[in-house]
Amino acid sequence: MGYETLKVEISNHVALIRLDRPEALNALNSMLLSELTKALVAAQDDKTVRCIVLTGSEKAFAAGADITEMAQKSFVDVFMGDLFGTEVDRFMRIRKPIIAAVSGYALGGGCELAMMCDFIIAADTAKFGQPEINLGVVAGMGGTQRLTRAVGKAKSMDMHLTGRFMDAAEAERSGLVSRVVPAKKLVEEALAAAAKIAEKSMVTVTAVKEAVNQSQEMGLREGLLFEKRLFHSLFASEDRAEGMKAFVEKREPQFRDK
Ligand code: CO8
Repeated sequence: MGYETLKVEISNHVALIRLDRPEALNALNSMLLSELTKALVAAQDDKTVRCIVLTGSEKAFAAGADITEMAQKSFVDVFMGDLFGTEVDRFMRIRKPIIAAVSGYALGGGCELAMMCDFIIAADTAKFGQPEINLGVVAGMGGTQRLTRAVGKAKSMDMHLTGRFMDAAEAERSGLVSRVVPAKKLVEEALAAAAKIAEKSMVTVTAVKEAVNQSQEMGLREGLLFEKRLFHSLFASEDRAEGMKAFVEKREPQFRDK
């Protein structure tokens, strides 16, 4: 499928989705978010795809929601149209793992989009921020909630109230990103991580994604029970039997997603 604001390449069981609105530093307008969710649903439905990498350009992952488009809208427009509600819901329903590979600016909705992914690999040039306060709004795609869970209340308040940017080193120190790599190697490293995930059983990968995501929603007692029951239920999978048998036989497992 052709897209106007994205480039999608699929190889070695990984879908690489590149945001492609260079003229606006990949600002998220309605078309881009609609195309992005279509590309993600297509990757979810494509049986050859086992992991997804979402990236932008060297200068910007995404510099936020498109301010030019938003500037025209009234309260009734955004409230009754539930601005970006459908796109965010569709994004969050993707069950395959999504890695954000962030180079340059990830601001406002761009930072929120990166945080909607399962983990973030950052280039050493990455800059994260929630500068919505400078526009007279607050974050609207999860920033006040996800950034706070990722980096804690003090740093999240600082970011949202001052609108300052966080560099890659601070983002790694704070737990916002899982690793920092040289900018030139960003996509290569993200694809390598995705290839590693693609080798695993999709049954187990899907269970891991569900369990870790539940930790963001549930209290500890319910989360621990959820995890334990998932662990128990995986004993019904053939891949569990194969994984343990392969270990005992000192060989690589042959997973069949069953
Ligand atoms: N929207 C629209 N256009 C943008 C955006 C944006 N967010 N960011 C950059 N652009 C455009 C610029 O207007 C410029 O266009 P042109 O060349 O036609 O003038 C082009 O991209 C290049 O940008 P700059 O010339 O500004 O590049 P600089 O290198 O000087 O600066 C910055 C880069 C610092 C990233 C700067 O562009 C900037 O501050 N951008 C805005 C960042 C921002 O405020 N982001 C938050 C937006 S609000 C938001 O994301 C809310 C999300 C919640 C939505 C929830 C819905 C429920």
